[in-house]
Amino acid sequence: MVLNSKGQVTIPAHLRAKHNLHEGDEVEAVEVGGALRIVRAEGAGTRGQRLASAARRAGGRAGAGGGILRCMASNPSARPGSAAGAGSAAALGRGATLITVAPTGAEAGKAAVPALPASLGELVTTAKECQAAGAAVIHVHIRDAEARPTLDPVRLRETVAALRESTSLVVQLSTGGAVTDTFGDRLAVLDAAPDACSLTCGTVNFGDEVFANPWPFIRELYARTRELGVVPEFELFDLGHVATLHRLLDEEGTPAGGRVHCDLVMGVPGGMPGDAATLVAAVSALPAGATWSATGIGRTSLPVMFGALAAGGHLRVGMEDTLSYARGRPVTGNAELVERAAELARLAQRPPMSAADARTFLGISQR
Ligand code: KMH
Ligand code: ZN
Repeated sequence: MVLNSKGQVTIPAHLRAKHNLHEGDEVEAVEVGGALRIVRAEGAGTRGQRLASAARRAGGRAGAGGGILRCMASNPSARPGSAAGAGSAAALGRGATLITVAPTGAEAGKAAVPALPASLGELVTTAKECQAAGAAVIHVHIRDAEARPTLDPVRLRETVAALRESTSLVVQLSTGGAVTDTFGDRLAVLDAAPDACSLTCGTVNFGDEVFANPWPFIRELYARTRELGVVPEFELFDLGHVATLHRLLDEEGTPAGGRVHCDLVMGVPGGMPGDAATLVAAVSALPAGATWSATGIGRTSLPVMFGALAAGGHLRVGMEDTLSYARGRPVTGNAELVERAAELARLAQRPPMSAADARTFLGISQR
């Protein structure tokens, strides 16, 4: 592209086609986070335009995620009739595998599972090992001095700081906590200023317990992620949660960072089963252009991992979800689960994504 004497450029035909730009459409050049971007001029009317406008606002708040055309490319629900997958973020997702490690969770007991990282020191050690093995995101639950699950705000802040100090992983705090945590404590997790957070899109039976996520809570949590620029990952335990995700995006607008990334949590007793047919059904129901990872709990870990790689998705592994490496063989640490996921990703010709690329992919500012 050459700038002419009037400061004009030609947008190449393939990019116009990809971004659904036609003769007569109004575009403008804007500065977003120090970069010059060409965006569609705002106009009243279509749902696509409204979502696009929300995307640009969210992108501006979150920093690196911005760029209206990129937002629209990664969420073609804002661009009806177009195919998913334009822009560098989508290309990253096709060529590499995002691996998230969920090392601790809120359910397993330290006494029963001594390898579970419970102290901050153990968590940081695990995080470093897992990043070296191929993880790019860490999904964090913390424990107190007695290794019980906690959402203590001071500990949460210390944890975010320590993980940032020792790794370049994307730090995603759990807002799910334990089934006993209050909604207030779960909302306050965002005050620890993580890069990202989990956001579960509905209530689900959780073994003998109930993991409660009523609509008003989901909506409030989502509003706070947008206010604070914390990028949510939508946790989907059941197909009904996918419907709620559609409602959330339709009614409340685009997430901080401008992208919609989901995690299918499969095989929880009470949630959707962890098998290939259910995975395909769930993926086909996602908002157009959404990206996704999948997690299989317990013995569904491997079928879900193979299914996710086959379907072009991304992976979450870790001792939050799986405590057996194979039948009769307990997990010795999170790193071996990440190593196995990374090996499978390489076999699938989509090697592990770096943490820096994961930030671009998820719409999170580089550190
Ligand atoms: N511990 C579960 C009750 C999340 O982290 O957002 C909820 C959970 C989901 O693990
Ligand atoms: Zn969790």
